[in-house]
Parts: sequence; C-alpha cells; structure tokens
Amino acid sequence: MKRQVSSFAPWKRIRKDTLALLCTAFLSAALAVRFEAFESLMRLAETYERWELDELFSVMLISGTFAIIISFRRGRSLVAEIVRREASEDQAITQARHDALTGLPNRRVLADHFVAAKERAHRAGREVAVLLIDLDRFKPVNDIHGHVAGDIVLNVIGKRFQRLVEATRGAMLARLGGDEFALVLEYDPGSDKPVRLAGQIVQLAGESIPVAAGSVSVGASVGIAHCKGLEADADELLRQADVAMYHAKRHGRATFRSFEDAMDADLRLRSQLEAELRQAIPAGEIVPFYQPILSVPGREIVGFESLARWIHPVRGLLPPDNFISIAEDAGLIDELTFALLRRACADAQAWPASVKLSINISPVQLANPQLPAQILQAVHEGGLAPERLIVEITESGIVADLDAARHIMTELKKAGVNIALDDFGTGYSSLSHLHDLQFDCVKIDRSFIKRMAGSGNEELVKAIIGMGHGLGMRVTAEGVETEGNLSALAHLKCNHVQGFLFGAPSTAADALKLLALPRRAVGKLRLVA
Ligand code: G
Ligand code: G
Ligand code: MN
Repeated sequence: MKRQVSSFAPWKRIRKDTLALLCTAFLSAALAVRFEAFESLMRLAETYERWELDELFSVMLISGTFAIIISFRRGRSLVAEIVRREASEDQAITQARHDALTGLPNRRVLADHFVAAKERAHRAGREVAVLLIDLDRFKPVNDIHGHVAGDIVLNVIGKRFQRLVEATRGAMLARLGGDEFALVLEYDPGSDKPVRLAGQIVQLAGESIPVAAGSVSVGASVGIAHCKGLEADADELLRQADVAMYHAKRHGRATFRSFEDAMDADLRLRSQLEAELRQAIPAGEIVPFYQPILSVPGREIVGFESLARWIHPVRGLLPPDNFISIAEDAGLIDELTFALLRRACADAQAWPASVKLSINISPVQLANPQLPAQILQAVHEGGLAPERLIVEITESGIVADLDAARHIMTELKKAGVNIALDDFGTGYSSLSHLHDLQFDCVKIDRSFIKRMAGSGNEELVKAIIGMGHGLGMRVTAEGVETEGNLSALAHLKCNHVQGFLFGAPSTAADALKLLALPRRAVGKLRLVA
C-alpha cells in the first residue's frame, strides 16, 4: 500500500517544478512591467537599428521556446523512468517478502510480524503463539502425480489456511518453504485458541484436493510454541514449534502437539542415542532376537522372526522402538539391517533347513532401489538359500510409495524370497494393493487377536483369513497369548501363529533350545527371554 502512493511522487515533483517555473516567469514579467523593460528594449533597438537587435530577440525567443519544449519532454521521460524504476523496486520488495508460488508472506515477514506482535501483546496483556505446519504425505504427491500437482496442492492448502486465518483475529500466515507453513497468533490468556486453530488446520489439510488425475489427499502435523516473555525471538519459537511438530509426526501424523521442555530433553537423548548407535552397529551391540512362528494345528516351528535388540553396555537391553526410528532418521537403518541380517544368517546355519528366517524392513528403506540386490548379496554371503528368507513389509511402507514397493518386491520374489505384509489392519492399504502386490503371506496385527478374546469378535479375523486365502496368501496371526486364541485360530484355518504362548523374542541360544524341544511341547514349556 505504502509503495503504491509513492509511485505518484514524480508527478507531484513535476507539478512543483512547473509551479516554480510559472512563478519565476510571472515575477520576471512583473519586474519587466514595473521597470518598463520592454520600452527600454524598444528604445535600445531604435537607437542601434543597424545592429538588427529585433531579429536577435526573435531568434532568442524562438530558441527559448524550443528549449522549454525540449526540457518539458525530457522531464516527462524522466518521470516515466522514475515510475518504471519504482515499480520494479516495488516488485523486487514484494518478491523478497512473498512466496512466489502461493503469494503468501515468507519467513522474513513472519519474523518481523512476530516481533511486533510480541511487543503489542505484551503491552495489552495478551499472549502469542507460533504454529508450525508440515504437510503429511506430500512427497508421494510430487513423486506420483508430478510437480504440477504438487504445486496445486500447496496452493489449495495455502488458500484454505489463509481463509481460516483471515477469519481469525490476530493471526498471520506465512509459507516457510517446501510443504511448511507457519502462523503467528495473538490471543487472550487462558484461551484455547491456539489448539482450536491447530485442530482446524489439521482438518482443512485432510480434505481431498482435485488435481488433473482425480484427487489427492494429504494431511498436516502441527507444532505449537507459546511465547513466554519478551526475550524469545522468532527463530527460537519456530525451533520449539518444529520440535513439537516432530512429536506430532511421531504420534501418527494428522495431529498437533504443544511444545514442552521435556521435548528438548527427549531430543537431547535422541541425539545422544544416535551418536551411540553409530558406534554400536559396527561394535555388534545390536543383535537379532528370535521369536518362533508355528504351524497350526501341528505346533511345528516353521520359522523365526528376527527382532532387533540393543545390548547397551550402560543402558541395558533396549527394545527396537528405542532406536529403530533414530536409525531411520540418522540414515543408519540400512547399515543396521544388514548387520542384523548377516548375524541372523549365521545363526540360521544351526537350524533345520525347513525353518525360515523372517526379517523386518523399514518403510524408508523401500526408497532405495538397490535394496533387493543388497539383501540378496548379504543372504548369499551368509550362506542362506533365498527361499528360506521372508521379508516383512508394513502397510505404511507400501502405501507411502506403491511403485517403489512393487519394484523391491518383484526383484526379491524373482530370487525366491517370500514377502509378508506385516501388522495388517493397522495401516491404510486397500484390497487393490493386496491384489496388486502379491504378497506370499499376511500377518494379522496382534490388536485383532487381542480383541478376539471377547465373544463375537472373531468375525474380523475370520474375514481377514478368508481374504488372505482368497488371494492365495498364507495367514499368520501375531500376538497369540492363550490356548483360547490358538484353538479359535485353528478353527478359522489360520496357517501360522506367533506370540507369547510359544515364546517371546529371545536369544539365538534360546531359539536352539526351542528347536530341540519335542513337537507340541513348544508353548507348554515356557522360556524366559
Ligand atoms: O520386538 P518388538 O515388539 O519390541 O518390536 C517392535 C517393532 O520393532 C516391531 O514392529 C518390529 O517390526 C520392529 N522391529 C524389530 N526389529 C526390527 C528390525 O530389525 N528392523 C526394523 N525395521 N524394524 C524392526
Ligand atoms: O510388528 P512386528 O510384528 O514386527 O512386532 C513383533 C513384536 O510383537 C515382537 O517384537 C514382540 O515384542 C511383540 N509380540 C510378540 N508376541 C506377542 C504377544 O503374544 N503379545 C504381545 N502383546 N506382543 C507380542
Ligand atoms: Mn514383523
């Protein structure tokens, strides 16, 4: 707004100049009249007639007129040039302060706005919060539907957020870059406005978006940071909101979290564990534990699932949820997977050839097209026939990038490796995914088996088993803890079972002890992990 007014300044200037010129001319004329200059000139001309002064005056008058016309035109082009320059200056300023794709203000504007809002709120006894918004599942939109579709999504989402912000007093929205947006919010103390706004943002982001190829849907995870006092700057608040947003992502996405100091402690622990993990993998501190998988109703051990454990010299035995996601974030997951796989192949040498080895692959590893070749190489070096390997992939992995999952599965299956769909029922895979990808086995998540304990809750498990068999897959039930579970599953013709009834994940030595037990004794004789 301010810049638009200033574009008219040159016209003001030229008007001033003209006025000055007219005044001078008028004053000169008045002086000339007052001192009878024209009469004196006439007399001078008559006295010195032979000098032809009148012609000289005429020439002077004509060239004076030309000079005025030329300088007027020059003035005009000068004004046009100034207008042009100021317009491009305006454009440069707009570009430096706004995001080209969505037209929203950028990080700099947000930071400036934050400083003003903080001081204003302080004077008025109000509060300020910073919300950081990161879209979920945006990368697959770009990868699968192309960047044009990605741009459409960002624009549509930006407009939705902007409309919400316009209807909210004391809010200001910016795009930080990529799929990140942020907003500064002023609110009354004690009001739940920040979380309400965060909830609305999550909801708006989840609504489907039409693109050329139909429609896509993304989501948003939001982190909220509350400004305490006048010291904190925009960068610190954005950092805190980012930490909180990361917690929202870890808690299943499409949700929001408020920053707490404990989150910083958590972050410090994670970075400490990350540093320790870098040493621990080559040092062999991460080992596979094995949980038996049995046939039904024969109770024969048909395989073991390798489940990572960190035997930490100081912290003790750590379960995988303490370090797998750290390994994923730190880019260590491939190294970890192959260290475990090599060790598991060595352990499996002591098992009967009919006993298979199941390993888990993280969804992030599916992005690596070299993965099948690397797995096959490790299995080859470890002396395990590929037919004895089962690779477990979770639903979230295949949904995130279907094409990548398909490539990896095809390559592994060509070599004889079996593929299992892990934790089935907890993700968002559709029946068409199951049909399309041709898994060898589906593993029913333990939450369904747990619920089956109550009466009338067998229907879902029955349906999953029926579907699995219909698509030519073996079905494994996870989390089998009771004889009741087992007989119900046997009745439903479930192929394999796994769970505490037969043994918790335990060491390679314990796996050998289980194999040495007479058939049907497994599960009766409990081993302590
Ligand atoms: O063993 P436990 O129930 O604590 O395992 C928790 C989760 O960690 C399981 O979902 C399992 O799939 C995962 N997990 C265990 N070992 C590995 C591993 O070696 N690699 C990956 N990617 N995940 C694992
Ligand atoms: O997601 P995945 O299937 O990879 O997870 C396997 C994990 O499930 C094992 O690491 C183990 O800790 C856990 N688990 C195995 N059997 C049981 C069971 O019977 N009950 C419960 N609650 N958890 C189990
Ligand atoms: Mn598994």
